[in-house]
Amino acid sequence: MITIALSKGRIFDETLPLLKAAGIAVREDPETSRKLILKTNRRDVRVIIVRAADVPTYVQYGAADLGVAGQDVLDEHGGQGLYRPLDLKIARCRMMVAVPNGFDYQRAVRHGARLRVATKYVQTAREHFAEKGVHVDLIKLYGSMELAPLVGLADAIVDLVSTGNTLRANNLKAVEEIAPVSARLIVNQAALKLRRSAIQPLLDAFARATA
Ligand code: PRT
Ligand code: MG
Repeated sequence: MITIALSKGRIFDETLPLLKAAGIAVREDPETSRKLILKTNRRDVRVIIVRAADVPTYVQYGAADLGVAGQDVLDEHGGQGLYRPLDLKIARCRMMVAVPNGFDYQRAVRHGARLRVATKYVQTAREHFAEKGVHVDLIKLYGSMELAPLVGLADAIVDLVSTGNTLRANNLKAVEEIAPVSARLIVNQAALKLRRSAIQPLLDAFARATA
């Protein structure tokens, strides 16, 4: 059995066409079914539905052979035990620093101000500001980062931006790009070694579908 870990929402939706190109059709819709293990048209392939941030963990421990996870999630996880053969170029967005419209970020940085930064992406943010030599106090949040500067919890946030609508709706502006983000295929290293004949054809099909 080959187990593929996906998260509901954009990762699942944007991986479906790639699975299809590999000859795999998922039999149930995770948005309507409450099942966490989904059958496919292939008896030797199943899909499990986990939280986006948990995908690398399932693959790292071999509970799933393959998975699809955003670069943001992989950077926070660290990537131990994972082989990352392929950028799938799906679920694209940008990791950005954002501040309230009235806040002069460049000036604060020039003046060596100590900034309070709220984010779910603590590792990414720590590395980014250390590289820039900006002093920050990081505040770990689990979601809705956009709220933090509006209620005085933080001066700035580090978050993913795709259309920019969420920032605009909350009177925030992006002031710095940290990195472009897309989702990668990840593979359990041991599974690839021990069951290459079963797994490699899938990797090849994904590679053809994203080329
Ligand atoms: O939502 P949940 O708490 O279950 O988990 P999650 O947010 O980790 O998962 P999900 O499914 O929302 O995101 C999965 C992956 O999609 C992420 O790990 C990213 O790699 C990728 N991705 C692509 C995004 C976005 N685009 C995105 N726009 N993930 C989140 N967002 C959020 C962003 O955090 C912000 O709140 O959407 C909002 C901004 O969107 P715009 O369009 O208004 O700019
Ligand atoms: Mg989300």
